[in-house]
Amino acid sequence: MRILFYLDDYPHEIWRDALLAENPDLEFRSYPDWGSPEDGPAYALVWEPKPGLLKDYPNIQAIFSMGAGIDHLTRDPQLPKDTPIIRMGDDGLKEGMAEFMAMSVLMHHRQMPYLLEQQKTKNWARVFAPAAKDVQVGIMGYGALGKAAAEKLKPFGYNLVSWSRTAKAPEEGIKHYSGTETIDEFLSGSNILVCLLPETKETINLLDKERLLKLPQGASIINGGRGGLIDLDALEEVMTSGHIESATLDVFPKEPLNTDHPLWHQEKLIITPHVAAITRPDTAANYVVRNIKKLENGEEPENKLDLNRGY
Ligand code: NDP
Ligand code: OXD
Repeated sequence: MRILFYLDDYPHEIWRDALLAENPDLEFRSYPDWGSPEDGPAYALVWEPKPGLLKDYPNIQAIFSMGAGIDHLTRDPQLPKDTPIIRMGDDGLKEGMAEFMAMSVLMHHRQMPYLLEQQKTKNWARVFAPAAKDVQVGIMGYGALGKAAAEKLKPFGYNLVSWSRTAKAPEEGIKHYSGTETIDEFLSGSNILVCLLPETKETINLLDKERLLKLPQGASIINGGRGGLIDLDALEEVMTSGHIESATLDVFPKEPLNTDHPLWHQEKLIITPHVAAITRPDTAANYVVRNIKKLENGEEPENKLDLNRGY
């Protein structure tokens, strides 16, 4: 089993050791020491590889994305079309996102962005938070991460709803919506909107001004999916008008967010630098080795990218 590894700005040894712990016979090659395609079959494990790099290695049997998102791959116009792409879906990633969403939902429910603003002026501003059962938390994108977030949130007693592309079976503790025809109903009840959608043709700018205004007065938005989902100019407008009370944005259309972007000055907006869930080498190594074995046994791997759906 040979792995061609590409990741900027992170100690590769941690990944090498985690992969070797899963399979001591594995051969770990870190970029630029990928060798020659003539060396025989290999699997790529990459994050934001240089455009054009992967096409030079026709020996790659499958490309493992180090993240759940694949936009860092599909933006390469020379990405090999017939090589399967496997998206990350390990337990560490799910746990990380579930923690981030639980933290953020609680912060917005308990009005922490407002309280932190008041602290700046030493203002003793007591506020009243509604009971969790009276707060609807709408989870946009009910895939691996949306479900993990829902499971973490269930014990708090929120009124949970989800929205996804395809219908979901009935489930205890959460009501499901699906399809564009239900989006307005889903949004109009969601006091706290948790966004965990991938970036696809259909999701870009899905939350434009009209849809943001469908959220109830005083709603909060948390985006941990991809930045292209939300029209940021519109968000600024509806936050300034007070229709949207507060937000947490972990992802942006262009990262890092420009230092002169007006959103840095938006009160009650929490900006985090794409850290909601960072792939953890130990659980990811187990996931990668497990799925290489599946591929080698002719079985279907987990989380294979469907290029038609875009995720
Ligand atoms: P999944 O593929 O498991 O789930 C995606 C969900 O989005 C599914 O429920 C899917 O619907 C839904 N969806 C996709 N397109 C549409 C659409 N047009 N309309 C309605 N629903 C749609 O992905 P993950 O949960 O693993 O990851 C979600 C995203 O989170 C990733 O794509 C990535 O961009 C982002 N991410 C961000 C991280 C961060 O640190 N900020 C870390 C990791 C991931 P259906 O169920 O019907 O298929
Ligand atoms: C991911 C990410 O896609 O980190 O996993 O955003």
